[in-house]
Amino acid sequence: MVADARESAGKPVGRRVVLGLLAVGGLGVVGGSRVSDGLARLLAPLESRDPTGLIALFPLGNAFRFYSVTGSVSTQTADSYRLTVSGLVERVATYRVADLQAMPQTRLVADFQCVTGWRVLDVHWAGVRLSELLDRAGPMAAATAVRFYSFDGTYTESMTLQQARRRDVIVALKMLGSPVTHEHGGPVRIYAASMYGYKSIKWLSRIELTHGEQLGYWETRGYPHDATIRN
Ligand SMILES: Nc1nc2c(c(=O)[nH]1)N[C@H]1C(S)=C(S)[C@@H](COP(=O)(O)O)O[C@H]1N2
Ligand SMILES: [Mo]
Repeated sequence: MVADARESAGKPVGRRVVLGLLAVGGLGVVGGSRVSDGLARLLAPLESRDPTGLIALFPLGNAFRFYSVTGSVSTQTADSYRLTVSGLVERVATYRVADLQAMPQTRLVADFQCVTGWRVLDVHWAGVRLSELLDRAGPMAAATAVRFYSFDGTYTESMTLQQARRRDVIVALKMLGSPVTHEHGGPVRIYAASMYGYKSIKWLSRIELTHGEQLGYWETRGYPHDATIRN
């Protein structure tokens, strides 16, 4: 749970607010998971600013936490959003949400697992295979890795080109059966099913083909670079 606090560092939320929410949390348990889901959504903007990590202790059950390493993230709509694929590629490309929606959609039902211990079972995801975008870009011979950037301006991640080509790595447009919400990194985030959650970068803005891997945000803070889940 201490690690939870680290993952959700941001601008402070008052202690009274947090304690008040924990009191409401008792009701969430009684009400069951539907209520918890609603509460989780309600807490999203607060949790991402909660340096105490107390909101992460909230009894949410089989539900997502909301993480952001920055205090606030600009909201991008389907119209304003752009995704750039660049770096060591034959063809630099920029995609709008509609462009991505027009491409073949891959559906996955898989667990989401944060390295700090919480997991959500059987999450429905949909989007474009990352390998599809890589094929269109045409990686140059020197390209060995893929680096991801977020429009939160801070978070980055990377994986080897080989990992990025796995069939279970998608540029997700849908999560939990609906378009990816802002809190969950919408309109477009990565979902890497076989890796811990920190590889699934939210608010995806750029995919860059590189020679060699760069350490991601949490990796420069001690997380293992290979996030493959082995269990
Ligand atoms: N841009 C950005 N992406 C991110 C993070 C973040 O703080 N910022 N946190 C990561 C971590 S550690 C996890 S577990 C998941 C959490 O996804 P969620 O907020 O949708 O639950 O997002 C990952 N992607
Ligand atoms: Mo995480």
